[in-house]
Amino acid sequence: MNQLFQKANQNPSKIAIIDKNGSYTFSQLLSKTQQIAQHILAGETDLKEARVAFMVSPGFDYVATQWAIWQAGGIAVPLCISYPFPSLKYVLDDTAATFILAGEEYLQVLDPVRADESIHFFQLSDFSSPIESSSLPEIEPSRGAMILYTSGTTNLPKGVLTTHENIESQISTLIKAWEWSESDHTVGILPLHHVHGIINVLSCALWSGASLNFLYPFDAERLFELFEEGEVNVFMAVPTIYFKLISSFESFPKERQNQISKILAKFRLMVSGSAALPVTVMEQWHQISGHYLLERYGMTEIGMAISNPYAAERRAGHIGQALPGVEIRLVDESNNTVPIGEPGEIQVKGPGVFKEYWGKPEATQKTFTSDGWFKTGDIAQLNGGYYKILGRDSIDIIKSGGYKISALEIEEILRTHLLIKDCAVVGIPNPEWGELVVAALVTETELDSKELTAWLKELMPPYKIPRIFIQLEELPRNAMGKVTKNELKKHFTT
Ligand code: MCA
Ligand code: AMP
Repeated sequence: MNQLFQKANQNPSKIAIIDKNGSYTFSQLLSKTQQIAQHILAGETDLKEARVAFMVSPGFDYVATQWAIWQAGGIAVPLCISYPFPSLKYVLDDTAATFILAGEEYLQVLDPVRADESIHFFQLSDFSSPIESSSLPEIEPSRGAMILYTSGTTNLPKGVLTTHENIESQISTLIKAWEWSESDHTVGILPLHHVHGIINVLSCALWSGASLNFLYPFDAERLFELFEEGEVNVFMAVPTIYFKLISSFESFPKERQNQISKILAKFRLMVSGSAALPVTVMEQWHQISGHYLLERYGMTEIGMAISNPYAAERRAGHIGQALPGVEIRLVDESNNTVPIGEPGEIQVKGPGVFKEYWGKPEATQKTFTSDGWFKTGDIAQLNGGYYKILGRDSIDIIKSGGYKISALEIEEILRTHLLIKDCAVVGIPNPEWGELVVAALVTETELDSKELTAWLKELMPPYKIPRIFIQLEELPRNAMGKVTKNELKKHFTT
């Protein structure tokens, strides 16, 4: 990952990061990174791909911690800061993490693992004292660098292991395609346990020597106020955020709207991704900002693969063309390429494609074709030279607010409730969230949805919790006894 740190070395006195605690130069970032790396190495020469889980709020400390893990030779496992303990425990156990680094605000939720003697537990304040420095290891690019968790068609999330060279490739591809430079200034509003926030925003910005202003958690008013300061010129978000920004903008007096529109028109780049961008949102945002959002397509396992062009037509409802260095094909069920214009599964090859699902060789094998193509499960067609997403091959994958959510994972948890005999979870279309997670329950007795929600909050992060519950005598099933989820969806829309 040396290239990531190179720009930082070249621009020591430039502001790299602004967060709620202040502004930090690249030189401060590098020195904090070194300090943390030395502390976790504790005299050893290399962490040798030990899994280092860290739960740190988006900001200067997050970046220094992530860079330190990479420099010390560990595999970075960023923990979602809204996870309740059972979800954290799953990740810690699955990765067999031997180090945990925690911000002070997460000490309480992580308390149950502090007594675990197999884990080196650090809180960020442990890193404030200087420590004698020894040399840092040389890291082979093929070594593991990061594990991010993704929900899929299995009931448990899978850890996606990417190597240093995968990550370098994912970053450098985007820097070239979207013409990042050190004069850019962007905002970090996305969660930092997913590719969108980590690679597209944080890493691209710092690799190119740009400045990154963290504004977390997302708040439309604070974001507009930051825009009004006039420094930000690059902005990336999920469609739900653009939807929320449009609603907020519409509530402003005309004068402020005009002022904001003038500022937005000067931005260099505005990107949308992680979920389908509704054409209405694209058009409304164009009215407000004068920008046609650049929509792109990616996945935790591959980084970004397909993007609308930076300097040519951005086509509404389309995700664009293969990014440089990424090979794309659309195939039928037998992995044969489909004729141009026909729907097919997107398959991807390239140096950004992940190494493996952590500890799941069978799942890894199943997700690649025998000749090495990664099977995305997304169905698309090529339409006038632009790819267009048509859907997914699994109804059990839901995209809500840009998060990928597994219906099966939620069902599995719901079934542990003593009064739930059966259940099915689906995503229904929603203009704000893309899809809304909803659940049909067959219960012993009438259940109070508020109580159920409170119970679920202990077991899963807020974004996975169903927003509507209905209770049915029985679930609709086909002749084979399988729940007919398309049929079930109708119960929520009528
Ligand atoms: C939160 N709420 C929801 C949902 N999430 N309601 C329905 N559906 C949801 N999915 C509710 C909360 O319970 C709360 O309600 C209210 O909305 C505000 O909650 P809060 O958490 O504050 O929401 P928010 O901050 O407004 O969150 C919206 C968000 C967030 C900022 C859009 O969802 C987000 O950061 N999404 C981005 C996810 C992301 O980065 N995905 C990338 C992964 P109440 O007030 O009643 O309690 S995909 C990826 O990385 C690939 C590679 C790619 O292509 O990019
Ligand atoms: P994740 O596993 O969280 O990385 O989510 C990846 C999934 O998000 C992809 O497989 C797609 O289904 C979806 N996705 C990402 N970008 C787009 C987009 N621009 N349009 C439609 N779906 C998208």
